[in-house]
Amino acid sequence: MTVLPIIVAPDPRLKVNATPVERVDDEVRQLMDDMLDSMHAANGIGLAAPQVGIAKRVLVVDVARPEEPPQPIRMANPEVVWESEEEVLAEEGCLSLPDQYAEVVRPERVRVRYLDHENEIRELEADGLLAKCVQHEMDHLDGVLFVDHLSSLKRKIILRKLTKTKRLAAAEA
Ligand code: K1U
Ligand code: ZN
Repeated sequence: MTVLPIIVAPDPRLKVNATPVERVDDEVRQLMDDMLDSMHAANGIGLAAPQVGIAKRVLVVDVARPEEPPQPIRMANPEVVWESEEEVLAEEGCLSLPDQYAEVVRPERVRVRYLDHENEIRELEADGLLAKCVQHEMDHLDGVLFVDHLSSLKRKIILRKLTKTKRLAAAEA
């Protein structure tokens, strides 16, 4: 099991436009597995490669409840091929924005095309928490954080709090 450190905002590595993978080979498969270990260790439901400092279009999600068997999904080069006109407003968190939550509007349902861990093209139609999580993780691949969907005032307040927390942690270390 490999647990990778998760980058906390503000950090330029979270603002990159990540690069597609050429194919899902052993190296990408290992990254996906390490990301699942890191996500589960942090009690998250999703993780994108830029959050662990790797600027590749790779993400993992698992929205199974703790009492349910795990349902890990590994995606490379995901693309939204359809989204519903209906939108939902729901609260989001982010492992790169610890203890910060805000309501974000997103399409209620999406269909996503991606390469799975065996380099096969697959499509997933998602709604509810899974749709929200996949869209949130795909945003990370374009350097977009959930705070970028908020007003600039709300975004500044959250990022200022995180900067202060980082400064205090550095002073204590
Ligand atoms: O990208 C990430 O940092 C993971 C993030 C995913 C996410 C959570 C909520 C809405 C959209 C996307 C998290 O897992 S943060 C942890 C969290 O808020 C959560 C954990 C379990 C269930 C529900 C939320
Ligand atoms: Zn996130």
